[in-house]
Amino acid sequence: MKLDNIFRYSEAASAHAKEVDSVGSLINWLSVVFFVLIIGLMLYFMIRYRRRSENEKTPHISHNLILEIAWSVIPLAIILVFFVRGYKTFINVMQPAPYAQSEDIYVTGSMWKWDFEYTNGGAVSSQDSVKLSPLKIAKAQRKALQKKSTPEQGDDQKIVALDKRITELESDPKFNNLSYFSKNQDLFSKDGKSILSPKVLTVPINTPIRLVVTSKDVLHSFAIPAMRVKRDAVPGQKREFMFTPIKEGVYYYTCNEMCGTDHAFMVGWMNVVSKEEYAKFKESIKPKEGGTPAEIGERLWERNCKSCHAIDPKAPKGIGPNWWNLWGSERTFTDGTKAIADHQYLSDSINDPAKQIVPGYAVPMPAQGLNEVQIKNLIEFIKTLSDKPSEEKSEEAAK
Ligand code: HEC
Ligand SMILES: [Cu+2]
Repeated sequence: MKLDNIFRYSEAASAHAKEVDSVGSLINWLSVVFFVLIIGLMLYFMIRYRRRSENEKTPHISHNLILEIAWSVIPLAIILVFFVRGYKTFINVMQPAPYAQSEDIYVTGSMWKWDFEYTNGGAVSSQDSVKLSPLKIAKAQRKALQKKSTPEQGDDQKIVALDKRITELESDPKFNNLSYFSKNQDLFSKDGKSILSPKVLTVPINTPIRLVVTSKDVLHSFAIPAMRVKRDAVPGQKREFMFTPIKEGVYYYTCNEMCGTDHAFMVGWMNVVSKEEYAKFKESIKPKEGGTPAEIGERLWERNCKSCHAIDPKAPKGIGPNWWNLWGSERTFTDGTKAIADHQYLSDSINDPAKQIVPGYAVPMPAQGLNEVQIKNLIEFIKTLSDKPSEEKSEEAAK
């Protein structure tokens, strides 16, 4: 048995997972050492220096300089080791891969589900990958009604109706044994291998996956334990983080922030599949009409932005900056601050252009007041305006 298995880490399925685990093990093992040392010494001293008779006097000791220095310096050194190891790992994990090489997925939390949107406009939801047990749901609803601080008219009848349903479901062994979570994994996996499904969050193996996480209502937190990633979903913010899956399989994700009654149901499954299978999956979820987000974004640009923003690298300087090679580049603003042109920056500069102003333009940009979907489509369009070929494109070109 490997010693680290004592700590029962979940399966390590991303490129950085082993590194995270090794920091975890370092801290865990040191905790074990100190636990044994401190408790051991305490027990030993209790027996060795116990009071032996009624008139035994305790010697008066005021301090011991060497001991005091030792117990300050040694823990400090240990904590510095934690810091250096942790910091190195953190930087490694947070280091984004170049935009052109990553597969971007928009993750939106809301009470109580996760929605995932792909760059081609296809979408899946956590609710499709877990069939919640109707019995568990009925019980949760009943509990919520009972706990309501200001009961409303009709609540009593609802509780009676739910009670009836609960009794019915409980007498049916099919539902009584259905756990809302694990059973459903069978629907799209067999012997730990994933079955390709157009309804399950699916990512390609050995590819940097960039998740852009946000929330529609309260704080949520998106976590995939096997990938060793977790990021808070904050309304109004677009947080990016990455992982590279290195093992095909089926892994669960959860909400890691207590966000309300049905927080526990914000779970689902993610498939890691080969790149070929992923291409099939992405094709299968592609919207049939209306075009991809980038195409819709282009039409929006023609209507609303073209008069000020050129997209051709050779275009003369316009009223606003050229969008060619904007995506992922470093921007410097009139106040000297800098930012990378990522999802957060582009969203801000469209709806709140006064926040960060690119120098050298006479007219300020009017705030656009676009909705989230329009902004996403525009960003997907801006991503295509680049001479850094994405893997997908260069693969196509190679054919
Ligand atoms: C009236 C002209 C005008 C229109 C219309 C306009 N913009 Fe702008 N935009 C500007 C100017 C001027 C700037 C540079 C000053 C600044 O940063 O606010 C700018 C900056 C930007 C930036 C930051 C660019 C960079 O180089 O960092 C983005 C992104 C942007 N606009 C998006 C849009 C989108 C999307 C639309 C259409 C929905 C749009 N703009 C419509 C004038 C315009
Ligand atoms: Cu949540």
